[in-house]
Amino acid sequence: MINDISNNNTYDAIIVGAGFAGLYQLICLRDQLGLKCLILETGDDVGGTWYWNRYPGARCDTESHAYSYYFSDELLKEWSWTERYPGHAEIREYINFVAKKFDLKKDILFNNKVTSSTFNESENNWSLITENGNQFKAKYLISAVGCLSNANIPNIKGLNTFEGKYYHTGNWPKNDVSFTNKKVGQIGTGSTGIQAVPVIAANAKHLTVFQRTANYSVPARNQPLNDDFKEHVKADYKNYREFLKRTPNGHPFDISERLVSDVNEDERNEIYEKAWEKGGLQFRATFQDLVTNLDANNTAAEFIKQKIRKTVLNNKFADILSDIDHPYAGKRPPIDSHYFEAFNRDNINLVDLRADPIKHIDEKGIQTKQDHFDLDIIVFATGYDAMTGPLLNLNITGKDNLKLSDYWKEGPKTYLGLQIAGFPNLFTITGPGSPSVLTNMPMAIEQHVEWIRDCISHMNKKGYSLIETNNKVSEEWGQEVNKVANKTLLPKVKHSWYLGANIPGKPQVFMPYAGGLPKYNDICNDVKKNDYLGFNLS
Ligand code: N01
Repeated sequence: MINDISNNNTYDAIIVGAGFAGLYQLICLRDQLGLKCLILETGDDVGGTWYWNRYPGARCDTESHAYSYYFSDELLKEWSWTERYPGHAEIREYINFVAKKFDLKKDILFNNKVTSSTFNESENNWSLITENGNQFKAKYLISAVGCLSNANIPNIKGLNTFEGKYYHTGNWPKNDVSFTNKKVGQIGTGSTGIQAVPVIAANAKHLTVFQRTANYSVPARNQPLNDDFKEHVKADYKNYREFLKRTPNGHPFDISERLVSDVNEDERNEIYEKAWEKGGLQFRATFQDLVTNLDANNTAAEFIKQKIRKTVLNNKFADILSDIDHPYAGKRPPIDSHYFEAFNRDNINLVDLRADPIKHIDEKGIQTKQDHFDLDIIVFATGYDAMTGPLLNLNITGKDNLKLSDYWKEGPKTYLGLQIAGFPNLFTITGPGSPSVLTNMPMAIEQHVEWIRDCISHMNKKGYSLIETNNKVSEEWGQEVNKVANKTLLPKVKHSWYLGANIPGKPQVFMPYAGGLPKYNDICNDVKKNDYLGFNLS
């Protein structure tokens, strides 16, 4: 049943998604600009990515003191993380803490998945319909749907005949899944799969890992944080804020300025060894040219492959796991807690899908070309229709009945990842064409949310009611995104979700902006200073 639109359902701004981005946007627009706002959210609580990602081992790979909102001094002083990397449950606690502190839940409508978003040209506003038939109108539509929220279960013949249970990691049930005495198969060895394997293997009767592409991983070296460190973060948060905003990827470490060729082999290996022992994403920051120069990259790649061969005692597994076909950090580099060590257990098997591809799934399990694997549970750690998928799911129709799915037929086109030509008053937080997934997300989110707040505030002050970008600047921005990406090794990697190449039939366009957050922030600030150059305000 479609409910009537009443005045009560009309807002200045509707924000879609109650994760980090949506909550901060609500604070900015409601509490700072005094607008009437609503968040529509599919789930029944706040959390966004972390509401859905509860799979075994789910943990952020940004260090906790950086994976935080930095807009509120009070919040930074009040909250303490317990581990070097926050686990999924603790992140939900944090987001709930924020929601409570700023009294956000009263303006969030949970269990309301947006199924249609249409711009009304006669009224200059957006109409939204949710799955359960509620209708809303808003002057501004702000998508805070995240980049990795559209779980992808590959279309494998026979899945519907499987008599066991299957789950996608990005849509994990709230009630823990029990692996006790179960034979489990896991497809996928990206960042998620690499986190899940050791935990599932430790709990299941048996685990079979189905690997299509071997992957690098560096130890995370997660550990509880001691009181000294917690106090240090609270005392030093102003310096951390300044630091995180000036590093290209918003992480709490510098990227070295030295090149691989600046040091000899022994020095280089010593640097890698230290970074390996320290653990975490900073391994890729050991040299400046790791993601731009293939020869430099090969040295890091070979170092990690040797670590894999040393760690994994079964020679066949070691060969399969170290046979990596792309540069290190060419895909999003995972970090792990005892991933390679898990292959030394006696209840684990590894299937190389390049040599023995999946033919189909049947009632009892997975049939590959050469073998059959009896399973009780299949875990799909198979990633996402990233960046564009969550936006296309909103079924957006703009001016002149233009559908976003048609406008983006050849791949996403945006201006700065913030707006789309033909879709006035729609803002896309961390949209394609912005640094987003190449950074520590809360940093990219804060930058976008504050820019959108300032833009709307400017419009209100000047009496404008409509903002729209155009095709010309969007094309030019797309060229800039490509130019910057092409200076790195990233666009050359097969199957990369940065390119959309993991989804059959998806147009292949390098989606995030690889020029770094500070440079991108300068560009956005220049646009703002120049009277929102590239946008038409009326
Ligand atoms: O997804 P992925 P993910 N048959 O797309 C395989 C973030 N993240 O969920 O490489 C067989 O990286 C696929 O194989 P291939 C992070 O940004 C963050 O792991 O395409 N296999 C690959 O092995 C990350 O990058 C945290 O050949 C199939 C895997 O599935 C992003 O999320 C933690 C297949 C998918 O890997 C996505 O990571 C976890 C098929 N048909 C994730 N289809 C943090 O800590 C796909 N695969 C913040």
